[in-house]
Amino acid sequence: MKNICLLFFAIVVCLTACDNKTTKPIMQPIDKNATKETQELYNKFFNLREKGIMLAHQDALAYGHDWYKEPGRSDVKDVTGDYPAIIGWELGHIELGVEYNLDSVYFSDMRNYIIETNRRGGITTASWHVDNIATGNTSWDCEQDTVVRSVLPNGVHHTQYLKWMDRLGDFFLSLKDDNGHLISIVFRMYHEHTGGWFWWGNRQCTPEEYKKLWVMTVEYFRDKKSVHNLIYAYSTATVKTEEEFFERYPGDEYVDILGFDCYTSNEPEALVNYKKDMDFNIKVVTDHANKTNKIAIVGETGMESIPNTAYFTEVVHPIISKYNISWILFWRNAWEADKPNHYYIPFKGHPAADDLIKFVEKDNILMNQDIK
Ligand code: BMA
Repeated sequence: MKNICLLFFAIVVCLTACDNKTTKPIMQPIDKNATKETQELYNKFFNLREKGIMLAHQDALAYGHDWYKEPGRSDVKDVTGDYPAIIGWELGHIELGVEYNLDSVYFSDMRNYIIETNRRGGITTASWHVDNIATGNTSWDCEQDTVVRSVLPNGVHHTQYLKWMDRLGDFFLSLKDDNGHLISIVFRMYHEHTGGWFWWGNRQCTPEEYKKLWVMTVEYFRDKKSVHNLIYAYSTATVKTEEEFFERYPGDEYVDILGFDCYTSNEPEALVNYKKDMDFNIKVVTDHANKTNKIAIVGETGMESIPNTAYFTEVVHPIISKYNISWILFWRNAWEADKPNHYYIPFKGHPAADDLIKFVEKDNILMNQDIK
């Protein structure tokens, strides 16, 4: 009898353990009041990560290398036949209450593109090159080391900055699907801050000031303005050490996604460094994401004009395939006549177009139709 009891006990323990293995944990974004759709999107990242790495392209629907605002068009789709799984947008200048962003994309169009993407089962992320509130110049105006301090509580520009965040928050709250539900997006704010080229950069504020800026912004949207359709992404510039990555990290309770930005030219030495940097930075973000149940991404990358016709398959693919990252975002294909070489995805007829096709045909690269 004792043996039978023991056997029964063993079976129950085994069944429970097996069940635990098959039941996927529910991942919680940092906003405990996140909308159902936002929680679902966050969990979708974990599920899709098992399948592969999503391709993302900045401004994909608004314009391309030699076109602007052609409904349904995207350079990625022209070349590969499908839309990117994720589309990035730029919110810079929304804070000013103007109609279009710093790259001349109308916010009303951006809203429609986001709705269209959501309808198609695609995902949206957004960055914010917010102007320098102290000088009225762009986010690249980084001469002063007082701007971050000035927007923090009790700072001289704090009240005005709240108005700027308010305008951005209103935009987030205006993103609704066909059922009137808020569309969730990944907000990649105050990026590349380990470099010194934005007013929130590492030569422009102390680590403590940066962290306060981050926390203030999350708490403003989440706790004061009740914006609950955001997933927060922290994306440094390329770092050389783990300490550098975490020196300004606001803490696990304020970040959902970890990433970094890293670019290259086609110079042999630059390529060697790029491979090394990508590998190291992906390791840093995936290690921490795995430890803390978060998502890791490549926030921005690319080779301007893509003079290397094996860039996607031979440079990028082998590195990203070693790690568990959720997506890789290639920067924009500028439409402006004065920026003919500023593009990061080959357009139709470009010498690297075939390489992009081969890249998206890899089993572990996910496009829009793979993530529906
Ligand atoms: C930069 C360049 C700029 C652009 C900015 C914001 O990297 O592409 O031309 O204005 O991003 O999108």
